Amino acid sequence: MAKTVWSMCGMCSVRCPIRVEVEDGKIKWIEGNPHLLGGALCAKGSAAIALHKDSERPQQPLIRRGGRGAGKWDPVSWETALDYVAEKINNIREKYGARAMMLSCRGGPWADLPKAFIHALGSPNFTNHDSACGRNVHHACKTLYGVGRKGFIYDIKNTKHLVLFGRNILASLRVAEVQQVMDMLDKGGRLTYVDVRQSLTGIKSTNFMQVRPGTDYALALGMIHGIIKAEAYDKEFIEKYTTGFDELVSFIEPYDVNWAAKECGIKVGRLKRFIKEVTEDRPKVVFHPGWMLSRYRDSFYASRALSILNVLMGNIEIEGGQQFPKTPGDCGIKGLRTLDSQIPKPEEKRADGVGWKYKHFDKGPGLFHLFYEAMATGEPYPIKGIICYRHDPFNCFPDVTAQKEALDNCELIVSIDTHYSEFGWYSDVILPESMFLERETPIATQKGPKPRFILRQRAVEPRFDTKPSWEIFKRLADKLGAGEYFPYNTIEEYWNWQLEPTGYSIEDFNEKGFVSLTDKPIMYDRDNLDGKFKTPSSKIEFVSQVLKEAGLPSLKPYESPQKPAKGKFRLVFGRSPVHAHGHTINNPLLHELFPENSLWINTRSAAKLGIKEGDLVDVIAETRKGTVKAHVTDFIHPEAVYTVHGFGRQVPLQSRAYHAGMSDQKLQEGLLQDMDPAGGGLCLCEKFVIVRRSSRNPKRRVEL
Ligand SMILES: Nc1nc2c(c(=O)[nH]1)N[C@H]1C(S)=C(S)[C@@H](COP(=O)(O)OP(=O)(O)OC[C@H]3O[C@@H](n4cnc5c(=O)[nH]c(N)nc54)[C@H](O)[C@@H]3O)O[C@H]1N2
Ligand SMILES: Nc1nc2c(c(=O)[nH]1)N[C@H]1C(S)=C(S)[C@@H](COP(=O)(O)OP(=O)(O)OC[C@H]3O[C@@H](n4cnc5c(=O)[nH]c(N)nc54)[C@H](O)[C@@H]3O)O[C@H]1N2
Ligand code: SF4
Ligand SMILES: [Mo]
Repeated sequence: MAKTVWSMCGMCSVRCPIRVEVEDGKIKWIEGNPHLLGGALCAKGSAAIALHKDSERPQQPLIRRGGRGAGKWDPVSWETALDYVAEKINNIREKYGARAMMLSCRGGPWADLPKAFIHALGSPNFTNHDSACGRNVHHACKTLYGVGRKGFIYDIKNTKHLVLFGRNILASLRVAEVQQVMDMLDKGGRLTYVDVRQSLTGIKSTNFMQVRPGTDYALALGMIHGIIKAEAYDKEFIEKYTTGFDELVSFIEPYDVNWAAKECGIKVGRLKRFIKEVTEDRPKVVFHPGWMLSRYRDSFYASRALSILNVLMGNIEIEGGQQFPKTPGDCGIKGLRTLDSQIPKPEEKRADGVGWKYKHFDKGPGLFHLFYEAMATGEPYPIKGIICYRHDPFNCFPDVTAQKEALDNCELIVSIDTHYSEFGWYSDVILPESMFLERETPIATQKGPKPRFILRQRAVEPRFDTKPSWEIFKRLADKLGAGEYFPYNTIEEYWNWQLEPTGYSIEDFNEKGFVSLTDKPIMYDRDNLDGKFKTPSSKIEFVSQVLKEAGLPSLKPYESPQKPAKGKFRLVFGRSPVHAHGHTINNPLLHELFPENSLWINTRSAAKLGIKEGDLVDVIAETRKGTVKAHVTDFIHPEAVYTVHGFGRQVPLQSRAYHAGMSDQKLQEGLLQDMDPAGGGLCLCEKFVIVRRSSRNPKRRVEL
């Protein structure tokens, strides 16, 4: 008889709750948890079985034999691999101190375990991918509200108007969010979408604005101007909860809607209509901050402007607006016990300078790319060992050549991954984690209007000699004399230890796969939000004290983005609904659906270059080149070319992904340290490329 195993999808970082049907040790069916997602799952989630069955993944621990990146590996036992890593870490600790070790992980609900591991070694150097993802948005929120990007959730389902700037919500997706958007549209809600090209979300929108690349800040300023002039903002809310409104009003003066429309290349009537709609729909209007607002030199300020728009709407802590995520504490329940909170905080300063050199950045995960500087220069002190857990910096950060040069100063590079990542292929040791259906993970808290505890259970046994991360970190910690900080031997012991303060037990998860901590959504009293904004003034700060102390403006005058030189295009990127970054490209099913990326180019620009649909084109940065098929379309701004991120992979053991399509991050030459000084995000869209017809044989797959 088939049995139900409650779990969480691991095909992307959203981690949707799922139900897995298992019979005779085999997976029969996967669906979204019916209690939370009504059974819905995306294409990637459904392709998890294909990953389980795929043999093109590391099947046992591997230690590098040849030069880094040469692809020669010795398969070894776990004992040998862990001894090898422990010995190297001990050598590094003896020679350079514990602080010379760093660890990066993808973040998310299970970051406690790897964070505890690096802290238990005595190093403060925990980091993640986010300087290539949401850091600008996070810091923009923080300097305004005192809480970061995750400090709010968005009640999309009940909103009247959802506004998205480059947030391709129906393609770069989270299942629950897609459901909310569709429900909102069904109820007659409006969707405004801003992009440099048409997209899945754009075609569902009620108002699509195609802007000149990099002008979102101008559009947001024009919106702020229009809304303030129309007095379509929540005066009472602003009076009660904000500081610096007068400065905002005088700052915004030059940026009227006519100026904004011209700067963005849109019709002024569109913008005026938008302001009229917002006036009607307020306060149930959500300006979704997304993660990236794409990646331009002023994306921090553009993100901040979007958050300012939310404040003007007065949409905080209302139905159909943005709400504070509620915690177990709000339900009168103690939170899960965490490993990291039991470990003495390492006293050393971080090697990325965050918290002491860069005081305006959030210390949490710091900024990964700044560790490369420490590796390359030895300043403020050398980094000699790196562990990447569920993170592929070569797929994540620009300019892989520059990354390799920095890494060559390291004495130990470890990848803990379910796949051969690009970074893993260059590392010294690959410790293969069991794919998510073959392992358990610690219990996680999902905050929200109805917070819950949720867990991932093992559905089937690992096909290969792989291990779950809770075991990998525990065994490694034991070998390094830090086992006391990981007080468990089995996952059940770990779960029980986490749950102890909460009063719940593992059996409570049997019925639905999660434990809901409240029956009804919790809302705070909107008239008494004092203490909720964690800024120095405890108010929402249009003019931020933190930025002021860092010598940075809060309301930055607009500068028009650079136009591409003749014959060049701005290289922009995005995602496909059927892939998650680079790690699904080799999945047999998903590869079938979307085998390679292409280069979107505007019809008129293509005609001038003699490029037709399907032609192979060379995309050329300074010294690097990619070759890919052209997609000739009217639906992209002529200044930009666009490609789907994650392709152009170079691991020969991934036969389907190997050299299929083109890698955008390899073309982002020279951008590894091109950081927004206020937001910490990397300016990934500040790259101009030449495009020309390629003379290459389309049938041959070749290296960049
Ligand atoms: N040029 C360019 N650069 C970008 C982007 C872009 O669009 N263009 N996007 C940026 C964004 S938004 C982000 S978030 C980052 C993403 O960058 P990453 O976080 O590096 O990307 P992912 O592909 O999500 O995952 C990284 C690794 O996790 C591994 N992995 C997946 N599942 C598991 C698991 O269960 N266990 C373990 N141990 N490993 C697992 C994958 O095999 C992969 O090697 O890249 C950023 N960089
Ligand atoms: N299927 C799938 N879903 C995912 C992921 C995935 O890998 N696959 N990854 C997840 C992650 S880590 C993240 S961060 C999110 C990212 O989710 P989104 O923020 O929605 O990111 P992208 O798909 O990268 O879309 C970026 C869009 O910005 C547009 N753009 C480029 N320049 C400009 C500009 O100047 N102005 C405007 N307005 N738009 C511009 C691009 O054309 C593109 O459509 O998606 C998450 N969801
Ligand atoms: S969005 Fe899709 S791939 Fe990501 S966790 Fe949910 S079902 Fe899995
Ligand atoms: Mo991301």
